[in-house]
Amino acid sequence: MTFQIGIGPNNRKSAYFDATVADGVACFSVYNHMFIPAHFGDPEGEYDALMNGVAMWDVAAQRQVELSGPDAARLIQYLTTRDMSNTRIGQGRYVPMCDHQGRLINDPVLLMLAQDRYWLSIADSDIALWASAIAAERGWDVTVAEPDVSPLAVQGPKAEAVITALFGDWVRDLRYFGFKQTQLGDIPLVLARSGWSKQGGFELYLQDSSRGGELWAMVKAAGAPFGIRPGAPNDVERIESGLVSYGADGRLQTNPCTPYDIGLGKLVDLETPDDFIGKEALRRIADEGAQRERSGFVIAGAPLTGAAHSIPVLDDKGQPRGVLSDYVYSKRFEVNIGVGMIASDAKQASLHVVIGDEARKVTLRSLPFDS
Ligand code: THG
Repeated sequence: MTFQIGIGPNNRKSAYFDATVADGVACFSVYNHMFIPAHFGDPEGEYDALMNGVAMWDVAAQRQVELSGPDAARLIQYLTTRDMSNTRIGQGRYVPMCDHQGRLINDPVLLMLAQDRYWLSIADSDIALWASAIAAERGWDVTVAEPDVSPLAVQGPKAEAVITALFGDWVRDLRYFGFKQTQLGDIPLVLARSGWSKQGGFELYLQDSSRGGELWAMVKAAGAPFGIRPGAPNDVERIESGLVSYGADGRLQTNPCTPYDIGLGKLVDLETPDDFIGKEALRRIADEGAQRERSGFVIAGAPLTGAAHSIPVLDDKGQPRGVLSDYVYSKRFEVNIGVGMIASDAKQASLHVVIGDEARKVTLRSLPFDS
């Protein structure tokens, strides 16, 4: 392909934009109306850093939607399918959000900063609009805003060593998804043990975008002895690990799905007294029994390149029985792997996909691939 995507003013630049350009970013994508590095031109080196060393990623496009005020907790419960009653300050949670038909509209990480102050660290859809409209229509006393917060992920088996070098030994006590308000020098940030990989790591939620270059340089310097490399959320690792990507694996506009379809059914709490958006619809769907489920796929044939864009999975009569939402060639497993959804009654069928002009046999695998 010879065309490019323009770095125009209709999308935002991250606090780390100049730093990633200086460090050789080779490709951007767009997420939450912001440019996000997609890779730095060395897929194998970037994968290796994540699996065996440490990588740093500009994930400022994971925007924060802040809910604050007397009704913030009430709004959080109404927006998410999980029971929020045992949420604690300092402990993050993975909280799917649905529309009134029970269709997934986002899968944020929630950070409870105070009794009346929360961040939704969102995937790629406009949750600030949604949340502020719901709050206003309900007459609830809560302010919805997008604060100046820019997450930077440090991921991989050596991430803890880098973060300890920067912050001190206390970071070892952070639990998975646990976080703490802190500073690096005088740079304000929230430090969390989280990130979109299964290799372990941390996210630094920078609270002053004018200090992005400085923070990037500090992490890079602290990581140098450990071989840190710039990278980006890694498609190969995330498919091997089975992590959900809202947008790729499901999106309201292009590939609508319920939490049950995409493997998040256990995060729908129908037995709680509190109401939440989509609860009635999801109860109906649960009663009827979900029609589809998330699955891994192995795709036969030569190593695949390019992107999936929700390819139909066909049975031997050519009937669509599922969707292949993303795929990669995995060097680790020496086969093409993908994730997607399959009709619950098609799991014994003989399945294939057509990519380019080529029909390829598809077999189902449970997720994650390395289990
Ligand atoms: N970190 C932060 N914000 C984010 C993401 C992130 N916002 C966008 C996107 N990623 C949100 N989606 C996810 C999807 C999966 C996970 C986190 C955010 C994840 N899942 C684990 C799993 O599936 O194994 C654990 C889930 C759980 O505890 O139940 O980590 O990465 N700040």
